[in-house]
Amino acid sequence: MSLYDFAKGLVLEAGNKVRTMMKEELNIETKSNPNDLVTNVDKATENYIYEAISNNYPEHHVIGEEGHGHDLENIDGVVWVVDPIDGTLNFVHQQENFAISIGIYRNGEPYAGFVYDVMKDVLYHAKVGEGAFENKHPLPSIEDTRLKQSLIGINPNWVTKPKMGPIFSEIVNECRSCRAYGSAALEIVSVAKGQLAAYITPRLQPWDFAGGLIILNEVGGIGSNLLGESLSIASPNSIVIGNKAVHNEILEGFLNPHKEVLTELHQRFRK
Ligand code: 2AM
Ligand code: CA
Repeated sequence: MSLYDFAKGLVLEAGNKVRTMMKEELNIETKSNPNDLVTNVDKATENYIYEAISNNYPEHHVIGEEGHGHDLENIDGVVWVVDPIDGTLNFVHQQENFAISIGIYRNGEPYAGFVYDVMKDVLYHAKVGEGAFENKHPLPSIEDTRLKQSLIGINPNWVTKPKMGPIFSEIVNECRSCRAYGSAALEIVSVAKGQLAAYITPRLQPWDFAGGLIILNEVGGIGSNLLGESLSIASPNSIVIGNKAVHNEILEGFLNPHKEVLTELHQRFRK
C-alpha cells in the first residue's frame, strides 16, 4: 500500500474512533489558559495515529499537538504533522465543525495533506502535484477575487486586540463580510473550495495549517505569514492565506503599511 493510501485509511479510521468515543462522557482539561481545552479524545486520537505510524513506519517522525515530537530538532526524513482535533472548542461545545488534520513532509518538502471533517464525513486530501480532492471529487483551481466582493475568515477575538485590532479592522471594513469557523484546518479548506477568499490569523501552530496548506497549494491558493514570508512547519507562525489576488491585495494594501507593528507582534506570538 502506498504511503498516501495508508495515511488516507488512517485518518478515516481515526475519525471513526472519534465518533465512537464521543458517545461516552468527555473528560475535559485546561492547558495554557481556561479557554485552551484538551479532552481525552484529543489525546487518545493522537496516540492512536502515533502508534499506527510507528508500527508501520518506525523510521518516520510525528509532530502532534498533544505532545509527540515537540523536541524534534530537524525535519529530515518523513515527518507527519498531526492535529488530532483541530477546533477543540467546537468539538466540546458543538460536537461538530472540527477536523483531524495531517500534513506529511519529506525532507522538509510537502508530500500530502489531509483534513477530515469528522462529523460530515468529508475528507479533503491532496498529494503534491496530483490535485486536491473532496472525498472522490477533484477540487477545481480557485479563482482570483477582489477583497470588496469576498468573504474572509477572521476570528473576531483578534479584532478587539489593542495593536492587531486596528490593522485587522481595515481588512474587515474592506471585505464583503467575515466568517469565523473556529477550526483553522476547515477555514483553510474553505479557501481551497473558494468559499472564503482568504483566512488571516496572527498565530497558528504547524499542526493547525500543515495539512490544509498542502491542499490549498494544489488548487492554486497561496499562504505566507503576515510579513509576506513563506511558511514552514518548523515553528508557529502568523498566517494569511488566500487566492493569489486577495492574498496580494491584503499584503500590499493592508499589512505591508504596518510592517513595524506586525514585526513586533509576530515575534511575540512566535514565542
Ligand atoms: P485547536 O482547536 O487545535 O486548538 C481557532 O480559531 C483555531 O486556532 C483552531 O484551529 C485552534 O486550534 C487554533 N488555535 C487556538 N488557539 C491558538 C493559539 N493560542 N495558538 C495557535 N493556534 C491556536
Ligand atoms: Ca488541536
